[in-house]
Amino acid sequence: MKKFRFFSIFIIALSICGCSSKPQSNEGAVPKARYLYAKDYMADPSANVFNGKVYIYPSHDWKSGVTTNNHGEAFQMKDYHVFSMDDVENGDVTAHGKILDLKDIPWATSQLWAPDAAFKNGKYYFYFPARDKNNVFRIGVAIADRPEGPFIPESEPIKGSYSIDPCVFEDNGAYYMYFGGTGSSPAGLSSSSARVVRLSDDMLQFAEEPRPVVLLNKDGKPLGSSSNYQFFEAAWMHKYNGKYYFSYSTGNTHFLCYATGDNPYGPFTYQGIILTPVVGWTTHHSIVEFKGKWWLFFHDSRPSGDVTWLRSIKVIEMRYNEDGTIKTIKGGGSW
Ligand code: FUB
Repeated sequence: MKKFRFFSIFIIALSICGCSSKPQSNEGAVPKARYLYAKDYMADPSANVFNGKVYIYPSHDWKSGVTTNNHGEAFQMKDYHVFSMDDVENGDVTAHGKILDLKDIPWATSQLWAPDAAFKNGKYYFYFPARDKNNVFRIGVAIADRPEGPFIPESEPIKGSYSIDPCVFEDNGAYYMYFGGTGSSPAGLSSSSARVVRLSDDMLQFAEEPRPVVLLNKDGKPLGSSSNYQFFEAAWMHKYNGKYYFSYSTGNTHFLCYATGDNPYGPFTYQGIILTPVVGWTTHHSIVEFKGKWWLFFHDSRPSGDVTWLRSIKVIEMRYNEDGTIKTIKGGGSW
């Protein structure tokens, strides 16, 4: 209780001193970032438009007491919540509460990391990574009749799934999952690049073998693992003016970058930085169009005083240049 009171006061103080509403812009753009939920720590916001509203599915950070973080052990999330809004710029954020709990997922043992959701044929599908009984990250699915849940998990993870950070993207009636995280899976199962895979018609399995997401530089050569802009985790896909935009976190260099391609499988040509480093080690995002504007949902650790595993969700308008490139947003961190 005391923690929440301190947290709320801190958020109000940030707003008053302008830290949360300071224009973060370039090239004449004047968007303002906005924290979305002051009552608790949430991260990895995955935003989807369902029924004329934006639904945000984040991971739920908490002070688990684990502070060693060599392989992400400090991120011990154990449930998921959902939020919605019908006015992203100024509207209230509705907290719908818990939609899924670790103890109700038969195959999972720990670490409910960044999720995503999708809608098909009257059902909502919630995709999430978690460690299984062998301590390997797998990807699971839970199903609901409403975007607010409750979501009922399948008894097993998706067959052949591994790694973290699923993002599900619909294109011409087909659904694709992007996933992967360089630092997060045990040897033999780690994704050194992102993966893309088409989902089965029932949305519960992979319809094919996952393929690597190939990132190229402007000369058509592989971006290469030594690049400052190589994929690390936090894959997201969106489509703008017929082009496919694959965006991701670069990990150690703390950028959110993007690359574009002509179809959901790629290859994708590197274009630039969407968000410069934020406060806190991780950076993660989602991008949606809503009511004629494009929005970047992301997180930072400013409200927790730079505790990397206690993050807060934010949103800012994202703008394009005329040639389809994205105007870089300043994250405010000092990496
Ligand atoms: O929240 C846990 C992990 O941190 C996510 O899965 C990564 O993308 C990073 O944000």
